[in-house]
Amino acid sequence: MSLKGVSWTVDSGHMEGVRLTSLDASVDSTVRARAMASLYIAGGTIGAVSLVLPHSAKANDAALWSNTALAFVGGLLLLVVGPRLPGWVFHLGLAIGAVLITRAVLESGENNSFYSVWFLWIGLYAFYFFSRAAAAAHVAFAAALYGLTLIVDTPGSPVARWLTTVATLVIAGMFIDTLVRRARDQARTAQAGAELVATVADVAHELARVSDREGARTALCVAAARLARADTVVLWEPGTSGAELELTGLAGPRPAQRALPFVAMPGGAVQAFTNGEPVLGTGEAGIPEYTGANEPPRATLWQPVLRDSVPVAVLAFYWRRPASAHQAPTTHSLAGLLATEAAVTLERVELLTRLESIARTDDLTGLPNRRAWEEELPRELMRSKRTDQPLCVAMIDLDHFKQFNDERGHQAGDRFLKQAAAAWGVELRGSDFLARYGGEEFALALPGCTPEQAIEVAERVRAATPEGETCSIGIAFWDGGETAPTLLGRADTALYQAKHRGRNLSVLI
Ligand code: GH3
Ligand code: MG
Ligand code: MG
Repeated sequence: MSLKGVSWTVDSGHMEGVRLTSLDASVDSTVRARAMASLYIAGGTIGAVSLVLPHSAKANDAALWSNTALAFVGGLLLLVVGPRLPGWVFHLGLAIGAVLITRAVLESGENNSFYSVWFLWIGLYAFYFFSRAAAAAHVAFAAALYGLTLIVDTPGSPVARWLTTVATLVIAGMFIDTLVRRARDQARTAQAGAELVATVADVAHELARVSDREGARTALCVAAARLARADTVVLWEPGTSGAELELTGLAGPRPAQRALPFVAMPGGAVQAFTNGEPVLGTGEAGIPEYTGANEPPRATLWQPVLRDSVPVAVLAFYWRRPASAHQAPTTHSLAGLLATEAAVTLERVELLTRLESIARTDDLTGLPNRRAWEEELPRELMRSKRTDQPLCVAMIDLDHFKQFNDERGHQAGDRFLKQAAAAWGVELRGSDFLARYGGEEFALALPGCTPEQAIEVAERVRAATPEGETCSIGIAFWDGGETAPTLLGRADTALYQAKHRGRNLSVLI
């Protein structure tokens, strides 16, 4: 992961345009150039001031002034063109700096010239901006030059002085190095965290958009695999039998088993589901879902999905390589987060499905309602066209039902409607579609029925009407081209004819 002037944009809006400035100063050319320019100009200024102030008579003022001028020129050049210069120029610049310091010390005419303090700057700059190896090389070069100044003109103990100064330089450099590395690590962790939060937000956003049961489960697993960098993620949910966990969502290659019986295969998934605690698998053995597989995963994490503290599913992560990724604390908190997201998504999708079913069902009879019928009929027409099968549609209307209500009461009427719907259903095939169209009118689609067969069915339905009551039925045979409303309109016309002809009969048009 590079920190080079990192900038990224997050879809979710609230973090748009987040920009991180690099702490890895070795690649930030402006900071690198300004820092060196500042050192050059500071050195030049201090040098000039020291020459104006009283100083050693033995000093070679001309050489020192030229040194100062060189430092200023170098500093100004770096300020102007520095950001555009390649990296090696800064290595050269630092080496030239060391030479200028050495010259200043030598020309100062003083033993123990205070100019030698500047060698420290070499170490600080090198350890901050360069790699450890390059910094060590710069420090060695500076130490050699400093040694040279001592050999040329230092009474007393030059070795001790050299050692002390160079050790100070190295230690200061090491401090800088540690600080810089720590700051970089923290920046990296912060960036990874920010990226993770952004991705989790994205995932939550995506998941909120899926409304079908299967799609939501797949989307969940895909998101989990992406975030946890797992090879396979499976959602295990208790099957209808209650005796096993079934694979209901998948991302990545499918495991060998699709069902995990609670008793026969008590592995990590079953354990996580039973105890409601995450289970970590690190070996190849003991992963029942991969029994008989050629390449079982080498690392696994089974994360229970809890709803009101009760496990409702297990989100299982499988890694092919025993990567350290799955042991990282972030992966664990991520898995927990994903499991929470899974619980919300599953509940939402379940509610939506239930709502949808309620919206398409008639309360009283339990049959599909008019809305469902209007959705279904065009589908029946398309299916009929595709399979080249005949299709008939019938409208059923109870005879004199107002009278029934008047005589026996509305509640008895309701009960009768329920009874009639159930009795008629018995006469139909699974592929037939009976709906309550409204009031005491019902609509019936008969796919695969010729007009003759449709009349047969209608007669059976009529005969099945309970409690000696009767109904009239109008039937229309689809001509293969007319729209659903036209077809239904014709069935209604047939029904009107049946009523007109005296009721309790079926009419086909
Ligand atoms: P026809 O033979 O001409 O169809 O006569 P009908 O009395 O069945 O038809 P009409 O349209 O005059 O009356 C329909 C009656 O169906 C009126 C209403 O009381 C009754 N009905 C409609 N929906 C319900 C219901 O949900 N429950 C009950 N109990 N009765 C209903
Ligand atoms: Mg009626
Ligand atoms: Mg009616």
